[in-house]
Amino acid sequence: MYSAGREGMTGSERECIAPIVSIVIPTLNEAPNIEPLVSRLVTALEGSIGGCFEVIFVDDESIDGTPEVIMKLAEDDSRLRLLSRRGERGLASAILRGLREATGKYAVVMDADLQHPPEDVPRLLKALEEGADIVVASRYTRGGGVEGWSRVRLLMSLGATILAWILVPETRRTSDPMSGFFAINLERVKLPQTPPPGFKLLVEILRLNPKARVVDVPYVFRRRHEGRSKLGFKSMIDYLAHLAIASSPLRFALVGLGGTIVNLTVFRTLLGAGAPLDAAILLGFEAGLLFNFTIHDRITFSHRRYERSFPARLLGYHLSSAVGVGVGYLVSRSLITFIGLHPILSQLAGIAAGFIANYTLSSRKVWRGT
Ligand SMILES: Nc1nc2c(ncn2[C@@H]2O[C@H](COP(=O)(O)OP(=O)(O)OP(=O)(O)O)[C@@H](O)[C@H]2O)c(=O)[nH]1
Ligand SMILES: [Mg+2]
Repeated sequence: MYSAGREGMTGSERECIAPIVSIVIPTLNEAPNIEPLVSRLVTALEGSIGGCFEVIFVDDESIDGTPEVIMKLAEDDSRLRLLSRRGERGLASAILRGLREATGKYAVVMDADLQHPPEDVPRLLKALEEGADIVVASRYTRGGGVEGWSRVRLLMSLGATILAWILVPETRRTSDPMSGFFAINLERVKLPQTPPPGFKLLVEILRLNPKARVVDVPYVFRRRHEGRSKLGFKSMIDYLAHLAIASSPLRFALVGLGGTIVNLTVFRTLLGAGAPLDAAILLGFEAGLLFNFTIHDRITFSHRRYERSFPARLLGYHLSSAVGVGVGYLVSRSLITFIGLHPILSQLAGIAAGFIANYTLSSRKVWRGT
């Protein structure tokens, strides 16, 4: 199934020129898990793709002997590699480092504590072979699940997932954007320049690759084999910070507030200078729009390579804003006229609807890109 360009590429490491697959595993004090992990992983890979793979462990100064266990195993198996980072911490940045060092065409990211069953790796690779760019091992798709979680942990995970879907729309292509178990085609997927805060690299990868083909593969998240969890309160704060920074809709809304201030300032200044009322109103709007446009073009969507030219984006943003106002008007007017809702509430609903329309058009049409 996985040809490496020459005949008979099955079985042992000696037959492999360059790895097809790089498995990236971050470790922090996981010593008792390494041996069973490597043994199960090697069996699963040799039984499916043959011997042509590498396993890259990225360790952040574990003090329980993890690096020593890895080095010992690597003496007998040259496909195992250890990257020891000094003075650096963080799950997402450790994974990113491993992905940068990967020499395979495909990379699989998984935890060291056997919560991500090595036996599921071949199914992820199969989906990549079939044309997917990003394969997410999902707990929340049919056939997936979690083992031994309390209701509170399940609710927190689902809440965090829904928040990702709301704030970072690019994550809606998978049922489990919080997954730490995923595979990517390194030739087709863009990696972040700098790691996001915290531990969810997949969210960042999905955001940076809006056109990538994403496929979910179900799996059951197992109980931790040995050792202790590193997931703590700080990880949650980091996650929220990451979503807030990465959220294009949130940036879009904040810039919109800035544009409103610009609009009002120009409007007042022109009125104060004796300009005609109509001119002050229209120029106020135009100034606000130009302010928004500039920031959206330079910052809000700057992680994309735009498909449209500058004049097309400028005109497009004027149109999408006009559509936003039209939708807002229709919603507000309908709520007042047909439902008799309080005018302020109706107007607020209109603002929300107009925002959604304007954001959707801006994101999908005006600043469309890869
Ligand atoms: N290199 C590195 N690895 C880390 C760091 N934090 C966590 N890890 C590893 O990342 C993986 C996931 O961490 P876990 O603590 O298992 O997080 P979790 O699976 O969400 O939480 P549990 O279900 O409680 O285990 C494990 O292999 C850890 O050893 C870090 O700062 N640096
Ligand atoms: Mg774990």
